[in-house]
Amino acid sequence: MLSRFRGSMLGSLMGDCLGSPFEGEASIGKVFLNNYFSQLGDPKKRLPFKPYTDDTAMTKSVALSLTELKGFNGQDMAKRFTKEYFAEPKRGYGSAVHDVFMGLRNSNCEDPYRPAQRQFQGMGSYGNGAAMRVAPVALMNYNDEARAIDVATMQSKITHSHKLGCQGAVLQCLAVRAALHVQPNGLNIVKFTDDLISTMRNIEKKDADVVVEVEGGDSDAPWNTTSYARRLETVKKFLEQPEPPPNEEIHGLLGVHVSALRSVPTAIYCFLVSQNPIPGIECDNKLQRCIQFAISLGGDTDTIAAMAGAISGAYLGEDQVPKELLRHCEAVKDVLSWADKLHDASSTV
Ligand code: 8NA
Ligand code: MG
Ligand code: MG
Ligand code: MG
Repeated sequence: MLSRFRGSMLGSLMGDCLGSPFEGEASIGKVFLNNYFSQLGDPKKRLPFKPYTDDTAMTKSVALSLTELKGFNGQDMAKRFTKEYFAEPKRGYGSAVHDVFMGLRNSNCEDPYRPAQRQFQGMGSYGNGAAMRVAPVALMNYNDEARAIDVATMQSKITHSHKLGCQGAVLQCLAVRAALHVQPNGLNIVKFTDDLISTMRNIEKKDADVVVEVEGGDSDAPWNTTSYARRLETVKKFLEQPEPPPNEEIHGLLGVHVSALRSVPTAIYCFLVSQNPIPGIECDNKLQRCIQFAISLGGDTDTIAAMAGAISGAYLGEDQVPKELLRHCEAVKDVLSWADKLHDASSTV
């Protein structure tokens, strides 16, 4: 299990650091990325160091709050997010989340959920910022699905109170947890997807009374649906095809957006599709293939690669994390120490 904890945290870091130079680009050519990754892997090449962004900065606060307090405490986590943000505000945070940290600082986190509820005229944020940092919740609660869902939701509400922001965090948490539990080399892609679909369906039934508003998303058409379960059905259809569909189709039906709805199912697809060779991606290592494919889609590259990397690393373990790529990433030792703390703490909860 320790190797998988470390793999998950390193996979997330690597997706963030290697994906962030491409954030916001429309699509990144697969040939270009093959060259880019082969240069990163060349020990003779000296290349600029890749700093981590908000994805890892916030993951740190989640990991350290959970481990140091031996469980979830909303006020402590909110204080850590706020402290981290004001210490290094230029880590590429989402544009609206600054207001949450201002509100938290001004109120000394008295009610850690209040500032987030005020976002977007009281609707709350549906950005992927709560999903991108949730992996430690899955590691800490790998023995207890109900608790994992609960903590994934509560940690989301500190910054992202919109139902789709919370559900996206829950789905990403469930995916990392599920990956931890698959036997080495035992992944059954259909079962993995079906289990997530069925759990999300139950969660969506329970949350059905909360009406959501989201740009361009209220019909039952697959490209508009606000149901994560239905988006995972699209993931399943894509996986039945002999090779990934063109980027435009992935963009249209799954998305590469900063919203959780249009990025978490995409990250899960990246993890699953990278279990087999992908035309145009020259790479035998599954974790690297996963991150390379996620980046090739464009859009919110760092976050989708970080989420896909967290799932992939949880399945493959530390041994499968390419060391020659890690040497370009910031804070590897710190990230490993968070994984070790989560491992120690998870056996005591
Ligand atoms: P957020 O809460 O600011 O949400 C991200 C964006 O989603 C917002 O800025 C809005 O455009 C949109 N949004 C969210 N909720 C609503 C709503 N209810 N109504 C209308 N629009 C809404 O920030 P976050 O923490 O979720 O963001 C995570 C992303 O931000 C990650 O990709 C991360 O890497 C970072 N990011 C940074 C940059 C940058 O310019 N540095 C660019 C993209 C993403
Ligand atoms: Mg980022
Ligand atoms: Mg709300
Ligand atoms: Mg991002």
